[in-house]
Amino acid sequence: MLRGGLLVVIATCVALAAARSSASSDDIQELLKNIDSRYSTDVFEDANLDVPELITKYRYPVETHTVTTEDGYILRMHRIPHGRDANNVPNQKKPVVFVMHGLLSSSADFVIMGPGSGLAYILAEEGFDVWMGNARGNYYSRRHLTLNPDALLNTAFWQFSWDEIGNIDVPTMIDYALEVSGQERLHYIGHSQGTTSFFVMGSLRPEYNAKIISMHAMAPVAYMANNRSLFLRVLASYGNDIETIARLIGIGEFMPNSLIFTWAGQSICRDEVVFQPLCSNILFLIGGWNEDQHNTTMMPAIFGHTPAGASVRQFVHYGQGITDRGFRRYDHGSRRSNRKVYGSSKPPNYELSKVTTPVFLHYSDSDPLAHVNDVDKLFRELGRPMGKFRVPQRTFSHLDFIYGINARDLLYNRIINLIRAMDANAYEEENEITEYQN
Ligand SMILES: *[C@@H]1O[C@H](CO)[C@@H](O)[C@H](O)[C@H]1NC(C)=O
Ligand SMILES: CC(=O)N[C@H]1CO[C@H](CO)[C@@H](O)[C@@H]1O
Repeated sequence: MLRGGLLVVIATCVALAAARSSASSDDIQELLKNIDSRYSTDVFEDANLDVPELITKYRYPVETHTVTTEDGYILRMHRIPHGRDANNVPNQKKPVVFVMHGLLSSSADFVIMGPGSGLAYILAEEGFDVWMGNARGNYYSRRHLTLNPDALLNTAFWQFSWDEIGNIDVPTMIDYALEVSGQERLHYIGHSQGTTSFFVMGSLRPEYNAKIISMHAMAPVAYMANNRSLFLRVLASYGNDIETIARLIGIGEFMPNSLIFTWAGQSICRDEVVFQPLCSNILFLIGGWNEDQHNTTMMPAIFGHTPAGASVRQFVHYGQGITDRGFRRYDHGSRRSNRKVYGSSKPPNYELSKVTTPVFLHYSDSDPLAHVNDVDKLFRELGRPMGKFRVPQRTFSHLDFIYGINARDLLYNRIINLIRAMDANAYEEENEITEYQN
């Protein structure tokens, strides 16, 4: 019996080997066509590749850049300088688009869904020089000149929220991208916390507004007075306790072990496993998803890259915004420590009127983290609000802005058109100024 089984195995191996050795150039062409396809060719492989490997796999050019902030964090950026099928001539100067991920995410967000749906690939094909940032503390930016993210009982590395990400990381990365690309200004696309950190930058470092031709906020988050997310409501209620307890026991990182998610993604979230709905529900709890836009087959790949790491304080800072219904700097807890940092017993508001970059908001009816009323309030207070666009699908939700099956048709194409229009305008303005100076 055993011997028979062995024989079958051997026979199969021989047959496979024969098939492999007889691969004709037709087969290779077929294989290449597969790799060119719109979708992931292997979700398990994609779960285990890092961003540069993933981009290389799909035959796009990729560069990794490292920049150190003034307070010692070492950040990694990923760049797709040109397209693969279109706009694929190297070393041409192109308009720069800087893309910034949300909470617990990374640059992987913009490539994970594959060439047909990943925002970074789409932008590269449309003729843009694409730069993807990574905030301090995530998988790609978990390094510091002197502080150790893994230090036991010492959370010094993790003493930051999205205040520091917007005040320091985003401007540092923008300056770097401008310098390397030789451009003076760029376009910015942010998702969720990637929009929050932009508004932080625009208000605390207003000189940066002039470096941005246009800003596109997908699922914009500033005010959270109308939160509908159960996850965030719980967080708001216990946020400050969570941070106190976490600090006491020496934890500064939120959900440190992403290996668990990678494992879960590949074992219980894959197709044909009865637990798959559970995984969808975890995504729903955190950010909302909807059946129309959710490709469950992709979950192993998503959980291979997300969560990518964040500090406890990033959550607590959002929790504070839910509780006090404002958009203000991180509350250090006591009057004394606030006075030491801000010179006032309460943390100051972010002044949205100082955000003078032309801003476009892209939002949806069913986003539990960016309620329509909060988006409206943000729009009214911005220094130069240009347009407010509701995604034309009622059920479109927070994570669909990056993982949604039809995100391109419902959202990205519009953003690209707006960027093109603003870019043309920017040069006109420049010409006018030149003429005026002459
Ligand atoms: C979902 O993802 C899989 C794997 O990438 C792909 O083959 C499939 O076409 C996708 N489905 C939709 C509806 O986009
Ligand atoms: C609209 C809504 O659900 N608002 C809630 C947001 O969270 C705070 C804090 O838990 C609640 O008090 C609000 O009712």
